[in-house]
Amino acid sequence: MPARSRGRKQHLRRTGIRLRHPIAAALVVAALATAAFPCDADAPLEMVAIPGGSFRMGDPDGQPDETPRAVTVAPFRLMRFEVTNAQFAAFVAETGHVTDPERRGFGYVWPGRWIRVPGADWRRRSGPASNLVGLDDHPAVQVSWRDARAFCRHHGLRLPREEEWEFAARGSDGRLFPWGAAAPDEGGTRRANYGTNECCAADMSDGFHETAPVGSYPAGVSPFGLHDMAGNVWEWTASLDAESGKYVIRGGGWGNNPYCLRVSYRHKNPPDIGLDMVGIRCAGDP
Ligand SMILES: [Ca+2]
Ligand SMILES: [Ca+2]
Repeated sequence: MPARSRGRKQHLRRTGIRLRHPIAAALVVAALATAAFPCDADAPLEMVAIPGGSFRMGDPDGQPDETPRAVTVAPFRLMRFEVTNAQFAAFVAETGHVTDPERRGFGYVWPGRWIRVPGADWRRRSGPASNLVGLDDHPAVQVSWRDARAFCRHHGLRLPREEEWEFAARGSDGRLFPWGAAAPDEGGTRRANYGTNECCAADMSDGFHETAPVGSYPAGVSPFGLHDMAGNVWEWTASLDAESGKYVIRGGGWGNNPYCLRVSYRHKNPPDIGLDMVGIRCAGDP
């Protein structure tokens, strides 16, 4: 059975649609071939309503591209969690989407510096010898900006603009991290999955060497209850950085030190590369 057809049948099972009559089954499958699926029944994309508001974006003590400015964002929605491997797998099964790393034949892997690894893609995040066993609820990685946009569009969503992302991460009170000003491990409380306290290696004293299941650090939620806005994986935004011609990613990841976990920290990547520390969180209009 072709993978797409198998994916549809699995989706129908999950959604409880029973196909007793072959003609009815053919009609339903034909309809599904032309219509976008709703959210996967087993792994819904939980959206949080962000009320919108005004805040001071940036950090006066940060990098030159974090120069503070007053910003107002309109109400929008943002996923409570990063997109998981289970959710990305359902998307691929339903659409046949081929990611940029699969198409190009390589992805980037971080053992302390970026290495281009042939055969690394979302199913084999570290290279051909790796797999996703036990990682269903971990964030999907090795997805390019274009792959992230396709995933969100499939669900009737979009990528967040970086102003929206930063407001959702910090609210209006000028905090440094989603949870406030405390260091991610202050007082023995773990607030994020990140790397060593000094640049720049993975570290598992927070429980996870690389990615963690999404939502593993409830002490680190943002003012709006969003998980892993700091750490676990970086998140693509819709925003093009005019100077570099690259797309902005936010939030830091499992291989970064706390400086990169700050809500205002910006990094930029080309739109067609996948990395094992960059994932997806979709936004939507109200
Ligand atoms: Ca860690
Ligand atoms: Ca994150």
